[in-house]
Amino acid sequence: MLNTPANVEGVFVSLGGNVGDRARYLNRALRKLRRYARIKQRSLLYETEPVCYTNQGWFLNMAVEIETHLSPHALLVALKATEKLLGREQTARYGPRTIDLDILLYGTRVIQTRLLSIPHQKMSDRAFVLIPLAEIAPGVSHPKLNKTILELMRALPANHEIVRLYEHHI
Ligand code: PH2
Ligand code: MG
Ligand code: MG
Repeated sequence: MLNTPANVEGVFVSLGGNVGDRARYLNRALRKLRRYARIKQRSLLYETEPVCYTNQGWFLNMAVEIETHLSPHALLVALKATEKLLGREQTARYGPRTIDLDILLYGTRVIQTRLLSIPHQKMSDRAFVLIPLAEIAPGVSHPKLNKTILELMRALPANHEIVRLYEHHI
């Protein structure tokens, strides 16, 4: 395992949370992520209006590009373990959480299993995903939609959820 070359594909993960000290949870998540991935790029932090289940606090969201030896499924398991370590509890599907770590893209792979859907199923209509991602991967192509992240971001409806840059960087 250690001798296998790391992936050369662009692997992108989104991070978000809306419970407790949100910036601190993101920071802790990045530290844990470094145990199994190299962080190649990271976006700034964005404060975002909650979507789906709106009766909850605003999120802090960001996106990172990583390099890892882990397969998509192994990465999913590692991310879930990291969420658990950081105190995430199973609550409502779209409800409050200390940290949510989602695989957005794994190179050009398209994976659809009971546990995992890559590209992330809802990424193309979520400003809180596309805006941070466009900062680090504007020209990367969405392998199912064949549009770049920048194109997808520009196609978001104008009345979309509010996303604003968060000034306190980690
Ligand atoms: N995550 C959700 C549901 N709603 N809203 C924002 N703004 N940011 C998120 O990360 C988020 C959400 C489910 O994963
Ligand atoms: Mg999510
Ligand atoms: Mg998730």
